[in-house]
Amino acid sequence: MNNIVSKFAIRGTVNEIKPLGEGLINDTYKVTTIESDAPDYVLQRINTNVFPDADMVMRNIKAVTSHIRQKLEAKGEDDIDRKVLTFIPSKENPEKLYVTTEAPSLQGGRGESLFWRLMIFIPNAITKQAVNPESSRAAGKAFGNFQAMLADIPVELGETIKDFHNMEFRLQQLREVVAADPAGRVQEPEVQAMLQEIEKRAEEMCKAERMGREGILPKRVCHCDTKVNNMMFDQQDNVLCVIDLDTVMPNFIFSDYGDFLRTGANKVAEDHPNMDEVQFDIDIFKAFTEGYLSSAKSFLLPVEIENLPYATALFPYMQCVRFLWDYLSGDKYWKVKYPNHNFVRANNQLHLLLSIEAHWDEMKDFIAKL
Ligand code: GN1
Ligand code: MG
Repeated sequence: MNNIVSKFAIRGTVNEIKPLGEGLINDTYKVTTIESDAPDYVLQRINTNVFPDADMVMRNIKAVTSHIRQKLEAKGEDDIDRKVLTFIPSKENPEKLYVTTEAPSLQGGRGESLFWRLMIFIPNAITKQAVNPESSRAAGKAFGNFQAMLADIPVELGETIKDFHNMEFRLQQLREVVAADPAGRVQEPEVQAMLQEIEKRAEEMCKAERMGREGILPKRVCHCDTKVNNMMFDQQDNVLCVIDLDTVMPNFIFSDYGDFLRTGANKVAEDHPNMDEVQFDIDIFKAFTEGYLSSAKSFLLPVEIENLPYATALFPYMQCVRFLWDYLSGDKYWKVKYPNHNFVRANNQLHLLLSIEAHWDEMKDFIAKL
C-alpha cells in the first residue's frame, strides 16, 4: 500500500493506511499523514469489472472536478478543498490522476492491471443514509447545482458504462433473457404477470430515447448515481459536495432526478418484501423537487420540467426491468441473500411504480405551480 501511495505526488509523510467505509464497488482506504499541515488522503482501487475503462473514468473525473473548482474560485468561495474532490496526479505522469500496479499472478507470468486513485480526505464531513424532507430539499438543490455548474463544461465526457440508463436497451436485454431462459424461471406465474405489467408500459417508458432522437431532449452532464449517501454534509447539515463520480456522464437529466426519488421517496428499502408497505412518499417528492428546481431551472427546458413526473416513474420501472433481467439471468449482477431476492427487488420497484402512478395528477399540479 505504501508503495502505491508513493507513486502519487503527495504532500507529507504517510503515517498509516486503513480500510475506510462500506462501499461495495471500489476498495477504499484512508491514508493519514504525520505532518499537521499535510492533508490526509483516500486511496481507492477502481473496480474494472463494473467500469472497464478506468482511464476514461479518470479523464471524466478530471474534467468535472477541475471545471467545478474553476466555478467555485470565480464565485470567490472559501474552503474549496471541501466543496469539490481533489485528486492527486501520478508522479510519473502529472497529466494522469491514477497509477497502475500489477496483481500477483497465481499462474506465474503477468497479473492483471489494478487501477488506483488518491484524493484529499475531506475533514469533519458526514454522509447520510436516509432522508427527511429537509435533507431531500438540500440534496435536490445540490444535485441541480452540480448539473448547473457542469452545463458549460468544454469537453465531451465519455460514457463510462455504455447505455447505462437507456430504457430501450434495458428492455432489449430483458427480452433476450426471456427468450433464452437460462435459469428456467420465465414460466413462473409471478414472472409472467410482471412481464405483462412491464410490456404494457414499454412504449410509453421509452419516450426519452424517442425525444432524444427527435432532437427535442438534450443530454447533459449528469451524476447518474444520485443516492443521498453520495453527498457530504458539514456538521451544520450544509451540503459540502457531491462524491462518487465514476458514473458522471452525458444523460437526460431525468437520471439524476428520477434515481434520487426512486431511493429517497420509497417509504421502505428497495428490497423490502412486504409489498403493502412499498409506498411513494409525496412529501419527499415535493421537497426534493423544490430544491432541484431552485438550482436547475436556470438551464432546464420546458420539455425537461414537464416530464419530471415521467422521470419519477421511469426509474422504478427501469430498475424493475433490470432486477427482473438479473433474476431471469440466474443472479449474475447483484449479490443475492436468498433465491428469489432479485424477484422481490423487482416486485418492490413495480409496487413503487404503481404508487407513483396513483400520485400522477398531484405531481403534475405541484410542478405546474412551482
Ligand atoms: C447499483 O452499487 P450501487 O448501489 O451504487 C447500480 C445502480 C442501481 C443500484 C440498485 C453501476 O448501484 O444503477 O440503481 O445498484 N449501479 C451500477 O441497487 O449498476
Ligand atoms: Mg455508489
